[in-house]
Amino acid sequence: GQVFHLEDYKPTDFLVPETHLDFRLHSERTIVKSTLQIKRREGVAAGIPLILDGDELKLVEVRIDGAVLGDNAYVATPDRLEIRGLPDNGVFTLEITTEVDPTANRQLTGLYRSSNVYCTQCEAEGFRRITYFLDRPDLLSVYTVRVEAAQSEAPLLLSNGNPGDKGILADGRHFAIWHDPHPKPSYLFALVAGDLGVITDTFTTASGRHVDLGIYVEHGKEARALYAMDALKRSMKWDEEVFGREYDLDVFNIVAVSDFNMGAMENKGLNVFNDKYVLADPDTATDSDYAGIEAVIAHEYFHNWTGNRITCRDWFQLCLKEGLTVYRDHEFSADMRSRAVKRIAEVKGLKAHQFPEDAGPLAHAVRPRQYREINNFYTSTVYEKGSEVVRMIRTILGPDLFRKGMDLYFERHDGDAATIEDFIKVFEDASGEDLSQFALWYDQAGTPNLAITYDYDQATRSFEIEIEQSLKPTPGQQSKKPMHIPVQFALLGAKGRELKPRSVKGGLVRDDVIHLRKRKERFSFSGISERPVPSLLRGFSAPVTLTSELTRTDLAFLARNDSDEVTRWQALTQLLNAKLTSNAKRVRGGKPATIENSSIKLLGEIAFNISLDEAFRALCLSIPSESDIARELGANIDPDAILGSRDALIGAVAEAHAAKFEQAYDELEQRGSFKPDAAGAGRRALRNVLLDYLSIAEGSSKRAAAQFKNADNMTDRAAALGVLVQRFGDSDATNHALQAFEARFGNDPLVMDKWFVVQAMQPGKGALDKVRELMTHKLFSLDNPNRTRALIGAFSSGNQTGFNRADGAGYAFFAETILTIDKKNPQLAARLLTAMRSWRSFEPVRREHARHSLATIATETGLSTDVRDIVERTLA
Ligand code: BAL
Ligand code: ZN
Repeated sequence: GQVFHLEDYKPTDFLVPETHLDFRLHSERTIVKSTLQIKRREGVAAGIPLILDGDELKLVEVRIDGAVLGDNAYVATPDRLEIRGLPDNGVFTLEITTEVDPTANRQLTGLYRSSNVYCTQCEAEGFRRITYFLDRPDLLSVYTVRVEAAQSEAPLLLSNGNPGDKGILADGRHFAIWHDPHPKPSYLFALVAGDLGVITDTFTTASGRHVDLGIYVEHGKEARALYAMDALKRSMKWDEEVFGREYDLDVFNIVAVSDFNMGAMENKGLNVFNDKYVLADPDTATDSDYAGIEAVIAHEYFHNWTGNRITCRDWFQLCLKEGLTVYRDHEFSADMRSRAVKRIAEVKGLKAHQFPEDAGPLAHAVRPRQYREINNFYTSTVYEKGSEVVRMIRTILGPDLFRKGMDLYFERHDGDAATIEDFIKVFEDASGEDLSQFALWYDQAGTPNLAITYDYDQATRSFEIEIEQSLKPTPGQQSKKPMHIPVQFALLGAKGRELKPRSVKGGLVRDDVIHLRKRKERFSFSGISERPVPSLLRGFSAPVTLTSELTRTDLAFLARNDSDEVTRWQALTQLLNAKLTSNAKRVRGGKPATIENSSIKLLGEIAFNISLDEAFRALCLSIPSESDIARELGANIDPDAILGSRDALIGAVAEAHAAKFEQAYDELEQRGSFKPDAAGAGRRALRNVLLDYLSIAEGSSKRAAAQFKNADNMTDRAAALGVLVQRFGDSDATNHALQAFEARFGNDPLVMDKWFVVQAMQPGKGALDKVRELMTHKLFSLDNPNRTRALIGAFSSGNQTGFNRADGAGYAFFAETILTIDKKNPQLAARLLTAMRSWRSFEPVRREHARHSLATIATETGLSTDVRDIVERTLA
């Protein structure tokens, strides 16, 4: 396939200041008439043809300035329209009519139908499946859209921007016109038409603009959109307060659909959402669903400035809008909830998803320089590491200069299709700092490691730290340069008191940040009155791994005393990981796991320390997951041995603290009605971790079964079901609960996704048969991304022992399923397939099975570009 390169960027030869689209919607034969005002760019020669992108298009007619073009004036294929013999002055009106079939479109990009609702998804290159166009993010145009449909089928007609005329036509049809005054790229175009329920509200911006807000959902589900509306209003207010950004249209609409490849899409004034990120009530949504809705609503809204008003010059710059917008939604959630707990959740997510990506065959830079299929670059590296890079700019410059830089970005680039260079420049101009070395974070793939050694001299009262950074080669990048890495730190004395140095020598240290810039650097702190324990990478100030000389005693000290909750949690995790990995090796060698009392005691202290918030205690008590342990091991992974190691530790903690856990479990019982706030969520999280420990200590499913039965909210119900399935497999109690869940929620596929997930995650060999059986369930369909991700995605990326079976049956099943999905929805298939990116880390038997299954996929004929790209890079 074709490879696209960053350095090949060239502006378009033609501009399209205005785009008029006319949709006559019919379920199988929709007619799209596009009328484009076109201008040849100054300096472009007159004979240059106009070449437009298409994808599986059926052309009906082309006209220039009203005259139908003869067959020899253009060349049209389903993926391209080339027009020659253009008017000499290079200014003309181009009318293109195409015919599309929204019902047959199961790729879910372009115009398609989801439960009879017409909707669109155009990012990254879906617009070209609607009409021939210069379908690239730097081509900005002002859109006017006329949507026409049968009134009975689609009483609701939406597009971007502000509403204009509407009216009734003959034959039971009607139309509506929408105009978006803000020039935008085609990937932000959207249209929705259908029969939906709505909740409305209003927001008045700081400068007094009145905005009508609407959230459209399936009829009967309106009440489940109230939380999303609340999150939207809070997002609008927060962006004014924290970034000085106001909304800029008279309406803001959100539509929830049930077939959607992504989480949501930030189309100008008309966000289209996966219903998973809109619908919530206590009975059907968990605390993490609520947090997810709050974050995604905010994220899409924040794109209005970072993405829409300022868009990307080309798709290599994807992180310009995504990394920055993730950073903004993280900050929003931190302000809405507990900052430390939110940050730890981010770090956990980064380590679980981005670090393995960076360590494997799919590693790529935050701003890649080449791609074959852009859909495969909506990754945690572009999004989450992209956000970390923005966070580091703030850490390096401090909050005031960061804000000054952001203000300059909005002022200087409003209306632009910008680049990462533009973004870095505003911070350089605002601060006077040279960020050229820092910019390597956008170019160099891989997770840097910091090897840290230190030394205290009692006589001179000086403390020295030496830090050496290293970065392993990644695909296509053999040698790497040293980067500018901000290491936030403190030196802790007895009881965690911070020791302030009198002076610092060596490299650059400003306030509490060490600025590491060389491959190896020494920093010397004077006036340190006692031997300190360094607390390093506070707040997780850079996306790196650390190898330090911290002893078990030092780590335990930090876990008990560090006032930075992130490093505190990190120290505890490091202690536990050391034990869990050494035990995994023992178990693999046929030896029993060993447990020291010190870790058990430490976990007990944290569990019962009521000065710590419940959510933090819950995070500490959640033993690193099987995949966390696998990642720490890095090679020769045997998931069964990992499970054995983990269960041994959990069992020992459960047994040691059973009586106190029981007391805490009772004390944490919910009083009053369910509220999806951070405090309530923290209490539920802690109580539900305790439920797992207690069920193990008691060797009985009774407690979980009772909690399942009595729960008045989905968080507690789903947690109890999880314990039943994980710990009591195919018991009567588990089957009974699964049946009860199905009886109650069996007509609500979105809720039933939890039921699919929990069963797909059941540890051990039996999960594969269970997954095969569930694929025949009446609610299951490989056509629907949420169902597919719930069952196939959870199994392949979440079930370590069930998927990575030593006999390779999990991989064989997966390969066959990926090939089936690829025929309908290549984007979904390719995304799921990334579950196998760490195949080389397994022990030799599993590794060979994995290679074989990947090869089965690679040798299939007719693979999509999406899957071919992933499978070939994975095997390379
Ligand atoms: N732009 C694709 C969905 C999102 O990141 O908001
Ligand atoms: Zn985004």
